[in-house]
Amino acid sequence: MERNKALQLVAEQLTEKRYIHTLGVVDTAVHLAEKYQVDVKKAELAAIFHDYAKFRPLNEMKQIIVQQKFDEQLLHYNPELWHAPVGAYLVQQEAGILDLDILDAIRYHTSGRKNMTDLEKVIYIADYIEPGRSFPGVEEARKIADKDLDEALLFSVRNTIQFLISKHQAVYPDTFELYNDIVMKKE
Ligand code: DGI
Ligand code: FE
Ligand code: FE
Ligand code: FE
Repeated sequence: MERNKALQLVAEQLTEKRYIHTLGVVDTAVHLAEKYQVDVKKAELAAIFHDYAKFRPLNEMKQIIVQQKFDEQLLHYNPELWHAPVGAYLVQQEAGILDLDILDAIRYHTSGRKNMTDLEKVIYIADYIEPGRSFPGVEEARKIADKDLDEALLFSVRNTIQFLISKHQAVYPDTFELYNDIVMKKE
């Protein structure tokens, strides 16, 4: 799908603020894809659509998770996790994106998972460090992303887990598995 058509479809789904975030993710993802030899067109489309389902009603997302037999454990964790797998589904249904690499990059952009592809890593990190983000550690994450994709991934997932724990929140198993996967591959 052509970039402008995709952006138009996504603009209809998002608030202005979230659309500006998306443009930041697109820029960052294209930049990272060029740097780390990832398919730039796939990175661009995955970034454009990554938050497609962000504003769907919780009931609709819940229904899709059950009907499509996505991991029902998701329902016990933070609903912030739901828009990623539901987004992959809706982008396929409503925007006709069929490329599995792109759909997986959308599906895992929030939780992460073990054995992520480079495209998945690029989207996960771009979402974390796009220019509109401002949180403690984001500057360091940007510096690391400029040098090493896996180190940037480790930094982001470690920070996210620490953030969730500091808020006394549950951590979805895929997120822990991503963390363990990178740490153990480093050894
Ligand atoms: O949709 P965005 O705001 O752009 O970013 P995102 O899709 O990465 O969502 C991140 C939010 O999800 C962040 O506020 C933390 C929250 N969250 C809740 N539970 C978990 C989680 N993130 C991860 N990785 N793992 C969790 O278990
Ligand atoms: Fe998201
Ligand atoms: Fe994220
Ligand atoms: Fe996002």
